[in-house]
Amino acid sequence: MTIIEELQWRGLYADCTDLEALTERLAQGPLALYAGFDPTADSLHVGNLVPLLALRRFQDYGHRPIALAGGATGMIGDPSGKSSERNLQTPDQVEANIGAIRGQLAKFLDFEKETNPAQLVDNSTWTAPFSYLEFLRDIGKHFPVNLMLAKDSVRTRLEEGGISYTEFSYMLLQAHDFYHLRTESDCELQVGATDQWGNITAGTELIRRKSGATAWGLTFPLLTKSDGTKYGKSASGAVWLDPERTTPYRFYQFFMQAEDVDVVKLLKVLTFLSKEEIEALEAEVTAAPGARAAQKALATAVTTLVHGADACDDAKKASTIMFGGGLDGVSETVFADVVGEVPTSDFESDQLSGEGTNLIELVVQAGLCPSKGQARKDIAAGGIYVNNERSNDIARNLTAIDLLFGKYLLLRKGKRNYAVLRVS
Ligand code: 383
Repeated sequence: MTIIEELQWRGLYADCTDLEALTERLAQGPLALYAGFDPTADSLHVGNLVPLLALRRFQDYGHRPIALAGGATGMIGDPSGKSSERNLQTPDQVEANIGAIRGQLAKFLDFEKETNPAQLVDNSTWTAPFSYLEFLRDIGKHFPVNLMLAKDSVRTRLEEGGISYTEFSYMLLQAHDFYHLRTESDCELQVGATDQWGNITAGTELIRRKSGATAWGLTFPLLTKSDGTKYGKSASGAVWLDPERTTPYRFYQFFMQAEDVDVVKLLKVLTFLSKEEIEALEAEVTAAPGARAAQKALATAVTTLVHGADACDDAKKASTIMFGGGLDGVSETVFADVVGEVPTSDFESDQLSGEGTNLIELVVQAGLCPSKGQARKDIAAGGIYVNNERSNDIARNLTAIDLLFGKYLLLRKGKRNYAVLRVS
């Protein structure tokens, strides 16, 4: 397969400024390509993974990837795909965010590769020194306003409440980046998801007008679910790459929860599993949908890629606990993930000293049952579990020996209803 065929097979091809010419160019030998990421938060999210991994795919085919962190563009804010004007970030925010994002970008590319090492650049290096007058004369002059108004990002905003001159100018900055990288780093291709089409073509146009050189743009489809909604958002918001924002456990579970209709598509765009491996998993989805083998492969691959093998293992162990499995051999770190996921209340250690406290009382205290009467019934019926072991003795007292890691009690009602009591 060529890189283009691979992108097409993976469902990663949406559009190209000139597919035929680019295919020809790629056949002639390696080229440099880039994708940009704005520091709008202190972490990238799952949506950013698509172009980031695509850069890596190009690198694996021998091409030279450039990841651009938008130190300059982050000061402005891309109107693409945004229905309303955004507040400007402070320079301090941008600087803090860019530090965090640079580290994340670096994780997915190979900077040591001898023939085609990756490069990490920041567009403020060449944008900040530009004076306003110079920029208007050298760059702005090449932009007919009627063409700018026709771009989706601007057109939709003109229909819905307007756009400031600041955000309107964003495409010039991104276009200038492409021009700069084309002239200074021989970068011939810019990639991004379809929301970037207007900005990318502003760049190829500028390059053509200013230097007559060839340059291409290629876009990937935006990550969506089968129902058309944006993928990468869980009920509690975006799925972040930073483990402080989205724990590896949640990250893993997010992919475990993928629908059968989406899972193969996700395997193709978010993993480096081969065509054969993915086709085998696709067959399994059809043959045994309940087994969720494809979801498991997806969650394992993406979690390992982003958080490493150890964190992925821990997330799996925590998942086992959350789905009723035993606690043998579980580490305190893993258990801490569980604690973070379920309602946790503090209680006094002397409740467990000596004779301890009756299970009925603790079940109520943990909030699993509204009353002692209900708790008694649930325990007797075998619906209550202590540290994931069924406990149907209404006379049972819990004492210090029942504590996990000397400080937790894991109580459960029914299949999935958990609560943790933590010694304060
Ligand atoms: C800035 C300067 C450039 C080239 C690109 C940029 C950033 C670009 C942008 N991209 C998004 C972002 O940063 O805003 N204007 O969050 C997202 N990308 C990628 C992809 C995506 C886009 O980083 O569709 C999702 O991840 O293109 O929304 O010279």
